[in-house]
Amino acid sequence: MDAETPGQDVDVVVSPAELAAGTLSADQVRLATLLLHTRGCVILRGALPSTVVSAADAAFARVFADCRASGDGESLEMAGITCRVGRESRAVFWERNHRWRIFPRLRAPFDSPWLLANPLAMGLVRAALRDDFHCKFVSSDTCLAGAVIQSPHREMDPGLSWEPRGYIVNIPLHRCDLDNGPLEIWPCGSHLWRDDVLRGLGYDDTVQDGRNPDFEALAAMFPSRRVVLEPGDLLIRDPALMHRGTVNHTDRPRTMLAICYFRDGLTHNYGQLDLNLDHGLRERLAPEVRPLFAGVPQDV
Ligand SMILES: O=C(O)CCC(=O)C(=O)O
Repeated sequence: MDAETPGQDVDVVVSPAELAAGTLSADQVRLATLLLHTRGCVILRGALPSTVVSAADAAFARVFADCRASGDGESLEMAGITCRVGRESRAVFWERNHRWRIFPRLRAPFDSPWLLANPLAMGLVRAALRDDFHCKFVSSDTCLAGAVIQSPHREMDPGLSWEPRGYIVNIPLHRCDLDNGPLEIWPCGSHLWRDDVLRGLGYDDTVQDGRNPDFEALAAMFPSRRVVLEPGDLLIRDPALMHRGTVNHTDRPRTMLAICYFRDGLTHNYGQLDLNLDHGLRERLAPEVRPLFAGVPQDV
């Protein structure tokens, strides 16, 4: 087991009254907004009902089993990656080094507004992106025993601007602790590091599943934190925040949903909504969620 980094420096604890109202108090919004801006992330503790999480966890176990059994199934290309399609679940997925990335179809229970557009998270994302955003994709990260520690990395064209280009909301489907491959984050301003400066100095910040000794050495100069997340917690992070997946020392696969919201008008070649939805599934989403999922082509 790895040592825990102390400190609750990115945490906001949601009260039962705030959860019931689906909104944070003004003081809590102020704190969470400040953390998102300065640290590039915020953890909302207790931001969704545990019943929603346990239903998603049980359903995900079935999707994962289907994907594991569909390794020789139908394939498609996405961002230069060969993906497969689960025979029963129709979930698009890919796997590297014991890490699975699965894009679940957004049927129940994955269509819950608590997951797809968590009201507490959306208030913060909406304010930070100034209303102008959409859901780019709904994915998941499953880390198995045997996965090696990733290289620290940043995602989705990081460092092009000090304005956030989007946010990722990670929702653990069960307890993610120091034993089962917690996410390690560098909430030290790494979301603001400029691409042109890093590249000019010879750094590549995009390597995930391979070794990247130069960037690893740079990361070691800064404090990091391995985040323990309970069911019901969620992490909002700027994709430019330096982070990495760590090692799962248990036999149970560890899964977090990774829901990506992107500023309108910006794009990136990784992930798109037709991996999760067709037009019919989109029409069945709750009306308050549907506008965020407008990017599904009519004919898919
Ligand atoms: O283990 C995780 O949940 C995250 C892994 C990760 O950062 C990635 O694959 O980009």
